[in-house]
Amino acid sequence: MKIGIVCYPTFGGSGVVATELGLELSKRGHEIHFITYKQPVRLELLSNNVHFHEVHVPEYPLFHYQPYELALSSKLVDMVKLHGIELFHVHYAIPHAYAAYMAQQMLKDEGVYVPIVTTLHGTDITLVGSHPFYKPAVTFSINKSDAVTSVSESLKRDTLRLFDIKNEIEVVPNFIDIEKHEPNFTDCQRSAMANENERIITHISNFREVKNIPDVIKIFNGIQKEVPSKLMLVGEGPEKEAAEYLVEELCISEKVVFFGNSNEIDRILCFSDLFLLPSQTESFGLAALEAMASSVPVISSNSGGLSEVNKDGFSGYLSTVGNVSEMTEKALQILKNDDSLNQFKLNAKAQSLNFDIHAIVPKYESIYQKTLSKCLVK
Ligand code: GMT
Repeated sequence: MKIGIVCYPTFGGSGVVATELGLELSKRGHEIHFITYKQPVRLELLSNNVHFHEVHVPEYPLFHYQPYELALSSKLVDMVKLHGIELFHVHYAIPHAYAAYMAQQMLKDEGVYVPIVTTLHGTDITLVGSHPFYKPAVTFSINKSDAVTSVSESLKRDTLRLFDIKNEIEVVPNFIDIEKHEPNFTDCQRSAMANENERIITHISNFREVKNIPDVIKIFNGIQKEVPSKLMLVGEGPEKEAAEYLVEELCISEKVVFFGNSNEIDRILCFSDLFLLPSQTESFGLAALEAMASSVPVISSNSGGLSEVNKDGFSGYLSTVGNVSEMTEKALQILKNDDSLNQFKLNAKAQSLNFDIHAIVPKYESIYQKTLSKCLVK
């Protein structure tokens, strides 16, 4: 199949999922065209089967806001004409599903029907999409998609609760390429980050309010009072500065490393003992899954789809949002001795195997096939 993938090219989970999906589909013989405003961060290798088409939005002084949707829908039309793309798979409803629908209508006018598969990722539904300013357009684009998927049962429930949806929503969980997370480091240089007697606690995110960064720091503060440890904070975002102030206020600056965005997530996870994800809301928690695939247990909140990913008492623990003292206590239970930590590490890895890329990607392929045959009649 010739598939056009539309996504955000940044470090966010939806872009990562879209990129990994495209790469795996290309290995399975499909021709993949990534269409977005920048080369996706995890798209390093371009091959015969993988193409990247950049959407340019020319600046024009009349526009207070540059019309990205318009440029994207025009680009989609051109790419179908040039490359014979048969199906659009758009990740994150806003504005991708909307732009794809416009492209579909323009193409339909010329006698070509390109079906749209829309994957809902989380904030496009729970935070941004349900805002009254966007809601009618998001509802419309979901209902006009030829197939809709969501990354967790919890997100499907939220979508049905928040929007008037007429379409079927199929849950296809996010996935992980287990092989990429096999330890291939002879030495991940743990000693450069911490002393041998210290535990390494890690958090990776886009540092938005929803990630509850102050709780990450407070939980770590409680841990380090009992167990010698270091905190690795990976990512960039609007809450980072406040986080730096809080670390200073708690006098733990020497124990906290701010990495910024990193392409060395595998190495960081390789030397981590525990992952913290106390988010206010999380449709899935891809970062937690990546941690587990690297044998790192997870202390998380129980919001959204996190309980579908992290198994309480097995791959880590879950607590209600904001319950810092319980999260600290559970973290200490995991870290209390080597036996307990090693058992949780084994369990985390075992739990991640349920999300193996080789089991999940065929679900998308079968959705594409079903959608294409259903749309032949349109
Ligand atoms: O977490 C973010 O803020 C980024 C966002 C995105 O769209 O990139 O992540 C969402 O999609 C991820 C991939 O499906 C999920 O793993 C995240 O849980 C989800 N984030 C939220 O729901 C807050």
